[in-house]
Amino acid sequence: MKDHIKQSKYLSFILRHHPEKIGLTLDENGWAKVDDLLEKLPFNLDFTELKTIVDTSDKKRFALSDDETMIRANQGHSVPVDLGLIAIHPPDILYHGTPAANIPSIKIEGLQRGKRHHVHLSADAETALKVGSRRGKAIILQVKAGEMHRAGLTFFISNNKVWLTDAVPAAYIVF
Ligand code: HQG
Repeated sequence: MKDHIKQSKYLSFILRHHPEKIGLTLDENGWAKVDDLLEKLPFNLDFTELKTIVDTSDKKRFALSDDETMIRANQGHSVPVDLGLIAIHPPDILYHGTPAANIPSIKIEGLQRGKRHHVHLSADAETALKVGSRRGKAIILQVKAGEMHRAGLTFFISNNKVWLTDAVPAAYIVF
């Protein structure tokens, strides 16, 4: 299982950020050919193992096409891909977990997407805590998503239920 987690992290790295590291090509919607991927990965992985990784990823990070010939990451990209996300009405409150050290700058700049396509928000505080805790002790921020939406700002939800928006101005954050 440990191996699968490491391999899953590597797949995220390739399919979201650096396909060129192994000479892989993503199409404009972020899909790579499964055969190509398996051939180019720097470790041995067969289709059954790949499918296990896709099926057991705790956050459903990857999707296979219906005919299982193509694979892509569901969200989190820094390479320019069009995931075909559809704008959707958010709940009143969404959550974002972040290390305490980021708070002073978030108070000034709001939440910025950095290298990713969007700021990532969670539907519940528990998930936000997990996200924020990846880098130490996390603070949970509440985002007034309903108010943002009424002000004309757009929200999306990825296949794996991560809420996405371009940026969150500080005025919509409860610290
Ligand atoms: C912070 C994982 C200072 C932000 C997770 C975060 C998620 C600021 C960091 C997904 C800031 C960016 C994304 C500002 C934002 N000043 N810091 N103005 N604005 N930040 O990794 O949301 O496991 O790009 O709070 O579960 O932590 O990879 O974003 O701490 O869904 O599938 O800048 O990655 O998914 O970090 O995580 P990230 P994130 P996976």
